[in-house]
Amino acid sequence: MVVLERVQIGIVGKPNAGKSTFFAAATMKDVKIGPIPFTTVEPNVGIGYVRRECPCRQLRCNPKSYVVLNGVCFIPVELIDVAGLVPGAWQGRGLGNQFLDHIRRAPALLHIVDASGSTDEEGRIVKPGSHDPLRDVEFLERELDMWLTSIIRRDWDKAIRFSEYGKRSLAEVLMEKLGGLGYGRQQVEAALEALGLAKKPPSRWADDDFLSLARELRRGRPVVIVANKVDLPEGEEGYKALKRALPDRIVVPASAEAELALRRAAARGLIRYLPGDADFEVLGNLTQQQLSALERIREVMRKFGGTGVIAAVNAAVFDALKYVVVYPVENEHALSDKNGNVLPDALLVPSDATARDVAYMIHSEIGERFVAAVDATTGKRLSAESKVRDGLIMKIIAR
Ligand SMILES: Nc1nc2c(ncn2[C@@H]2O[C@H](COP(=O)(O)OP(=O)(O)OP(=O)(O)O)[C@@H](O)[C@H]2O)c(=O)[nH]1
Ligand SMILES: [Mg+2]
Repeated sequence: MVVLERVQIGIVGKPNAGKSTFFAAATMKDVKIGPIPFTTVEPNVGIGYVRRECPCRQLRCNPKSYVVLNGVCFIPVELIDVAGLVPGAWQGRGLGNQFLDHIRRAPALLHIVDASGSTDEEGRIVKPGSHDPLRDVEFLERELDMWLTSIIRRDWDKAIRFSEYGKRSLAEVLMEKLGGLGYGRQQVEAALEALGLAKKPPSRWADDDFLSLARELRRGRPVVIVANKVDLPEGEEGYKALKRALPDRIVVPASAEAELALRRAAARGLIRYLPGDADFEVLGNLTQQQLSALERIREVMRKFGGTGVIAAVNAAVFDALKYVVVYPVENEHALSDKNGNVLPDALLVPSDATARDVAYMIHSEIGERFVAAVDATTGKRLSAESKVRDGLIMKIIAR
């Protein structure tokens, strides 16, 4: 079995938007959920899944590092639910913004927005529909910018000394500061160049320079907007308004509460429901009250094609990050590992990854000893620099 670093997805937003409900629904971990701001203080980390139709439909597979249910693949990702952010967090309001350091390594974020407008900008309960969710989208971007700015500015004097005395280039110093944030050298250099900061001595940088660099870098980390609480009438309205106002953004309608209820009911054998399904089937003998609660959920699912929780994680990985799924195997004929397990692993990799990149993801040693790869479906040989494709079943030949 391949032990991989899982793709991390950060769950962010103002207090009381439903971040922990979303996290609990996606991971089935019992975490604190409550109608008051700052219910979450310490981050929650757990395993959620993206959902894909997979080659296992035709094959009898033996997944080791992912899950197959009824011919549908669930590939794990790491979800991180953090405390709520409030306007001015960067100046220390609320719980501040330092806790965002827990999502440093997440290449994409899910912004949970209370689309029903029943909480104000600090997460306090207000009349449904009275708070404009669009404002939450704007404020979050500003807070993310200020957080990145603070990371760049930390120990700036030291950075100045390093780069002005010629020991290291400014890009190198910045890369180190942003280490673990997933920004490549090219990205940092391109951002400096685009902003005209490449040649400006670091000691002469003004506040605006830090902020523009942060903004430029923030744009490289996609944020999917999750319009939560669409089970409320105001939530549906809010979702439509967000979609209209933000035509270029990915906005996913969701009811985290509905997904949580369905998963709990399925775990108790009351219903048949696969996460991400558009509908469910009642199995057990339920009380009238349980049945009517489920019928209300069914109504919401009918409108939106499901609860939106798996859809949001899928959107982050496949639409925002544009990752693809690659299945490494050791035997390209049996499509198995050396113990005969068919399609034991499913890897989420960037679509511009090469065959050698995938080898490195599996193990640095396999990457170093990479000779070539074989596309098991076509039998074609893949060189180190060949780009992978979605659904590729690949054997790696290593020295
Ligand atoms: N109607 C409705 N309520 C929801 C939904 N998701 C969450 N809630 C409610 O919103 C409130 C806040 O939920 P949490 O998940 O604790 O919110 P949070 O964003 O983690 O809040 P903090 O930890 O305080 O930042 C709770 O009362 C939830 O029951 C939803 O999809 N629909
Ligand atoms: Mg919470």
